[in-house]
Parts: sequence; C-alpha cells; structure tokens
Amino acid sequence: KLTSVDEFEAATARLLETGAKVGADSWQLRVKNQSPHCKFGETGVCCRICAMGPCRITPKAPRGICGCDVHGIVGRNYLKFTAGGAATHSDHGREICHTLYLSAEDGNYKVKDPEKLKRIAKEWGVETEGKDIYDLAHEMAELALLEYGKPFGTQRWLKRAPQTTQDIWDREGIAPRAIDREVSTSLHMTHMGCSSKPEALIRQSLRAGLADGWGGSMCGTEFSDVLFGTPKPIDTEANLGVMNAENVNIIVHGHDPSLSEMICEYADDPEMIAYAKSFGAKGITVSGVCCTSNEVAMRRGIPMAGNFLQQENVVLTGACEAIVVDVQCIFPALGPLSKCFHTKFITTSPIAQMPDSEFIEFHAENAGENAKAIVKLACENFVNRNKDLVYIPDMKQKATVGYSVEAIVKVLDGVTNSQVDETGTTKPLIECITSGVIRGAVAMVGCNNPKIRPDHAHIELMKKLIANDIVVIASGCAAQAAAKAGLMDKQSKDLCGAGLKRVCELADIPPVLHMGSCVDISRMMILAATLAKDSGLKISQLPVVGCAPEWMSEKAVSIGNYVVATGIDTFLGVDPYVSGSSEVAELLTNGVREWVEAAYTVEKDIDKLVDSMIDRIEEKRAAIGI
Ligand code: BF8
Ligand code: SF4
Repeated sequence: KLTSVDEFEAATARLLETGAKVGADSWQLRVKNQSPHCKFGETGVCCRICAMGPCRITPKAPRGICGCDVHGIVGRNYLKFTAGGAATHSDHGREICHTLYLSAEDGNYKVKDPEKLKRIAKEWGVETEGKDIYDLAHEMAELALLEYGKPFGTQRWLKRAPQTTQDIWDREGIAPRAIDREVSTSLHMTHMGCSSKPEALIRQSLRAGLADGWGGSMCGTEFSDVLFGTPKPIDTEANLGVMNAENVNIIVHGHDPSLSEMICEYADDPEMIAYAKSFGAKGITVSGVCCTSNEVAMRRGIPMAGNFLQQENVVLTGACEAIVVDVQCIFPALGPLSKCFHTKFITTSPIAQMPDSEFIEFHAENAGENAKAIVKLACENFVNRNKDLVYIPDMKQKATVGYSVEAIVKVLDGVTNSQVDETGTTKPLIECITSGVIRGAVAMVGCNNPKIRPDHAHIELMKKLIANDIVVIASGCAAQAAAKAGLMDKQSKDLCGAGLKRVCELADIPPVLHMGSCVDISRMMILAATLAKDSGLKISQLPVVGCAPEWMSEKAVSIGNYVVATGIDTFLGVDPYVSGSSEVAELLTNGVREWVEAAYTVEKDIDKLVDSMIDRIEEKRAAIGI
C-alpha cells in the first residue's frame, strides 16, 4: 500500500507542533511571509545587472535605462539562471575529479571500480596496459580537470552521443567547449551592454546546459562511480521512519559523496558503534536528505530520510544528533532551527558556510580523521536529547534503488529470450517499446517547491504514467518522493498496466527506477544515447520525455536545457521566470525545436501535464510507426 501525501502532511503537521513548542521557524511560515511574490521578479522583467537600475519593465516603461527591452531582460535572466546551475553541477564534478586525483592505495579515497576507470580511459584514448591503477586514476583525473579549462575543442564526453545528435550540436553552434568557458561566456553575454537578443541568449543557455550534462555532471557521475562503485540494485527504505529513536541519528545532506561516503564508513566502524553505546544509544543510524541521500542509497543502501522540503523535518523529530552537510540545497534555516534542539548542524565545505553551524572543513587529506570526529561528536550529543521532544513519524517504505545504466542493461538481460537475443544491450527494452508492451519512458527529476503541493505532483504523475505502461526513471528529490510513497517497492508493479507489470516481473524491477542524484541525470543522457544507437533512431524520435513538476533550483534549469538540447521534450510544472517575455517563452516552448528537435512545455495543472506527456509519447510512437 502506498503512503499518501495526506499522510506525509499529517506527519509534518505533528512535527510542526513540536516546532511551535520550541519556537522554531519553518518554511511553511516563511512562505506566508513571502507571499504574494514580487510580480516583476516572478515574470522575469526586473533587471539589476548594472547600477543604473534596477529597471522594471511595465507598459508605461517598456525599456530599461540602457534601452534594453523586456525580451533582452528576461533572456539574460534566464541565461544567468542556467549559468548558475551549470557552474554548480560542474564544480561538484570538479571536486570529484580532484578527489580522484588524490586517491591512493593507502589514502582516504580508493578506486572501487577499476574496470570502469579503464573503460573510460579506453574511450578517451588513454593507454591502460601495464599501468598502476592509481597512476591511471591520476592521469584520468588530470585530463578530466583539463576539460574545465581547455583552450580548444569541445567536451570529450560528447562523443558518447549518437552522431545525429553531435551533428545537430555542431550545426547549431552549441557543442560545449571548456566547461568553465561556457559559464564565463554566459556571464560575459549577460553583462550590461552585451547580448539582448533572445535567440543568442537562449542558444547560449542550451550550450551552457550541455557543458553541464555532457561535461561537468558527467565527470561527477562517472568518476564518483570509479571512486565509490557503480550502483547496482540494492534494497533500502525511505521516509522519516528510517530514523531510529534508540540510536544516534546522523543525517547526511547535500551532494558530494566524498563526505557522505566517509561518514557512512565510520558510522559502521565497530569502535564507533561501541562509542555510541557508551552514551546509552543502541547503535548509529545514518540516513540521508536530498541528493547526498541518493548517492549513498544507490551505493550502500543507506536509508533516505527525506527530500528537499523535508530537511527541516529531520531536525523537528528531536532525535537528530547531527546533520552534516556539504554543498547545495541546504536551507540556511537549519542553523537557527538546530539551535532550538540539541542537534549539531555541521557544515564542511568552504563553498557552503552558514551562520549557526559548526564548520569542520573536509578535504581528501583529512577526510577520514574528520569523519571520525563528526561521528564521535554525534555520539557524544546523544545524551543531550530532550526526550520529551522526540517524535519520529512511524512512516517508511521499502525501496529497491541503484539503477545505473550498467545495472539497467544487466536487468534487461533478464527480459531477453536467451535463445535468440544478445545480452548486454538495451535491445530488450527497445523490443518492449516497439511491441507496445511498454509505451515509452519518462525521466522524472527535480526538486520540491512550495508553489506545488510537495511531492503530490511527483507521485500522482508517476502513478498515472505507470498505469499507462510508461516506465519511469527518476533522480534527485523526485526519486525520493517515489521511494517515500512506495513506488520503488517492487510490489508497486500491481499499480502498472498489464504490459509494464509483466516487464517488472520478468526483470524483477520496480516500475520507477532510481537512477541517482541530479548530477546523475547524465546517466539518463547515456541511456537515451544508448537506446538511440541500439534502435537506429534519433534521440528525438524515441518515445521518451523529461519532466520536472516541482523544480526550484538553478541546477534544474541547467538540466532542462541540456535535456532539451539532447532532443528530449521537457515538461515543467513551474515557470522559469520567463512569462514576462512572449519572445523568450515562445523560443523555449517552440522555437528551439527547430534547432534541437525538442522544446519545453510549462503546465501548472498536473492533470494536463501528465496527459500532455502521454500524448507526446503516443505522437512519437505514431511518427515512427509503432
Ligand atoms: O540536485 S532535486 S532540491 S537536492 S536541486 Fe536540490 Fe532539487 Fe533536490 Fe539535488 Ni537536484
Ligand atoms: Fe537597467 Fe539596462 Fe542596467 Fe539592466 S542593464 S539595470 S535594463 S540600465
């Protein structure tokens, strides 16, 4: 039985009562204070990129002081938004490359998947024969780091795309060059007195997005797999009930697995467990929030406490000894909130420093030492709990996660009729799609956003899609929404149409496949590329669409741009601040289709949103005659 959003909300209401007792603030209260939102900001028509402004466009004032019209302003804002996201994902990828560079046989970080490293080395034309695996790791890390600033050429990873896609990128002049260059060029273009032509700004938005998805994010995913292991199916649990009132609870939150992997490693150490017991706890429970949670769930089966808008809830349980964070999507609210409880709020990255936190800087050289110190601190904090405040909602679901592309190809072998078909390809999936057993696939990604009833859109859309024999691949907070509801439990096959149900049974998979964190949307790009190559179709011809119904971050806009630029129609439930310009809105929802064979649809009504995705999938099927 699925857990409903009503039940999520009842649990949250109960936690907010605890919050009220201790005088805690919450996002639910702050949303009220911020409403209604500024109309100029919301429609994207406010410009403050130079000190002659801010200029706001109205019917009476149709141009800024420099003469820029509304389309230029909205387009620039959109490009800046994208650049922020591309920089963030890509910098995360860069950190992973640095970690790989510092990996060593006797160091804090080791190479857990040497075969994958060798595979990538071959792909990049690097000799592997007779090389020490760490020498190879360092060589590859350096090459990857050069992708960020190389003076000439385009991204190495682009070669993974089908030739037809690469040709489109070349034809349209959007093949990304050095990753940092695309971010810098975007910021150059949006400087006062540079681009104000929507076509140029949107074209660069696609290019900067591609530098993320087929550049920085791909580095993040691929080299995380090399360092920490390529995910394979693994059982775990999701929702706040994974926290354990009798144990020391450590929450890992953020994005970079370099931190969370180390914390998990030490929390599992018998010496540390004994230490926790010495303070009266029965053990240590590590659970995750946001993409960090996805990373450690996919590789270690660490349970998922919740997604983006549940991050305050983990502290409100009164049973959180430490919430340890690195970068991105961390509410600064956690500082003051943790002060209302015994919780230690520990920041670890110079990139994300926050008031009211304890800063314990984390880097490859001191990772082991500091992880141990953090786990110890959490154990020692157990005795400071106020037992009267402890309430952990009794709510959790089973989930099977860990569907990297490698793992998907492997499970597909189970669907293969072993006498005739080859193994190790996506062909069984293509056959299922061609025969109509599965109608298509939707990539459900992105965040929570208070503008949309949290998790409701994710869950309702996924339910309807699987009932219509459309397989769902999910990442980020969308994936956690599915897991919390129970949609990643293999039993949820019973909610599918007959065709998808049969496939789930044959392959022994849930109908919603967890593909990882948001940087791991690069996995989805590889999957789409493989499907296209194995079927002989163009990516834009596949009955596949992307959807971010509850998105909120700059990263999500960057993702949307690379998914569209890869030829996959993308459906959004929240407008990316472009409604103020008819020209920019028209380009994104229609015009870009002429360039990259895909475009955006923005639809706030989730019933219409899901129907339009199903229609699009059926249109794509009809167009290729299946
Ligand atoms: O990168 S889905 S709220 S956690 S931005 Fe953030 Fe959005 Fe969650 Fe991960 Ni992605
Ligand atoms: Fe105003 Fe132009 Fe300056 Fe923007 S760049 S703030 S529109 S004067």
